Formats: sequence, C-alpha cells, structure tokens
Amino acid sequence: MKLYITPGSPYARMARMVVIEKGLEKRVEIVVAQTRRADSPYYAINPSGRVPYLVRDDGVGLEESTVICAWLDHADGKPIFDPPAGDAAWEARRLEAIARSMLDGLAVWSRETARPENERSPTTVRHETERSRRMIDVWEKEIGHPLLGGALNMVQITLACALGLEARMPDFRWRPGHPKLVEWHGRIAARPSFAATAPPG
Ligand SMILES: N[C@@H](CCC(=O)N[C@@H](CS)C(=O)NCC(=O)O)C(=O)O
Repeated sequence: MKLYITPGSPYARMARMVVIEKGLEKRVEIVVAQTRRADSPYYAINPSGRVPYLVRDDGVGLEESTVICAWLDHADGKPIFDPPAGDAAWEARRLEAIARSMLDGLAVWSRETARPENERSPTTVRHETERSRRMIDVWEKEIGHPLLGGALNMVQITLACALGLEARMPDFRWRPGHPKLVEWHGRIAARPSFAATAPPG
C-alpha cells in the first residue's frame, strides 16, 4: 500500500500513527505528496489533491483520515481502534467529533497564516483563535473521561494530532491554564508513534 502524506498535515499524522501502532511499516510505503501546487503530479493520483490518501494493494484509493485509519486498522484482520460496544460507542463518537471539530478549526487557522500576508483574513484568524480557546477549555474538562485514558483509541489520536499543531502554530498556545491537558499530552507524546510523526516546526 502507499500512503500519501505531507509531513505537516495533522490528518496524515493520524494515519501515520496508525501505521506505526499497528506495525504496518513494511506493508505501507509513506510517500510525500506535493499539495497546493499548480499542476502537481499528485493530482493524477488523487484528483482532490488532499492528504492523507491511501492507495491499497488492489489499486483503489481511499480519502479521509477516518476511512484510512479504519482501513489500516483492519488490514491485519485484528482491529484495535473500532469504537467500543454499547453506550460507550456514543461517547467515543461524541468525543472524536469534538476533537475533529477543534482540529478542523486549527487546520483553517493554520492554512490562513500560511498565506502571503496580503491575502490573510484577520477575521478568519480571530474567529479560529477564539474557537480553539473555547475548545481547549472543553478538553481540560473532558480529559478525565475514561476514553481519554486506557488503551489508545481514535479519540486520543485525533486530540493528540490537534494539540501537536502547536509545533507549527506559535500562536496556538493551549498549555497555560490547562494543566490536566498538559499532563495528558505528555503521556501520549512519549509514544514512539507520536514522536516519529512530529511535524516540522
Ligand atoms: N477531512 C480530511 C482533511 C484532509 C485535509 O484537509 N488535508 C490537507 C492537509 S492538512 C490537504 O491535503 N490540503 C491540500 C489542499 O487543500 O489542496 C481528512 O480528514 O483526511
């Protein structure tokens, strides 16, 4: 299989973490894609131009980090990241949705700040900065939830990749005033899959 990524993409990082957590390094070739470039050869592989993108052994391509992570998790027939059974499944979906909501906002903010200065929208930056502040407060309250402890799951991976954007976004300062989140992040940051997928600063 081939997994197309960019080193800074938090969505691709989720898929890269799953590859490592599942021990799939020998089965999945990581390929750096040229995104956001006119006429990139990558568009012939994935017309949407986004990463992550997984080209399976049968040649079929998959988009969307959730779909790709689930496929990779099932690739060995022994999934470990499927949602739990019963009511806990709704809790897992609820928390994953909040983590993804924060991540989506951060991605918009990060994209905005990557634009040439005269093309940036201060309104968008302000809106996303404020959203992230509110969401970090939510996470400081939710971080004691049983699904944020115990075995690694997609809620934890999504939240970790969102918080990890601090390496690329100096204005995303989520640590002050959020000691529980800092402590939680310290634990997940110690995992080899997280360390090995750190985005460039
Ligand atoms: N919902 C998608 C989001 C993927 C996404 O937005 N990826 C960004 C990088 S962080 C991208 O490929 N951008 C290139 C572009 O927009 O052309 C997922 O979860 O995989």
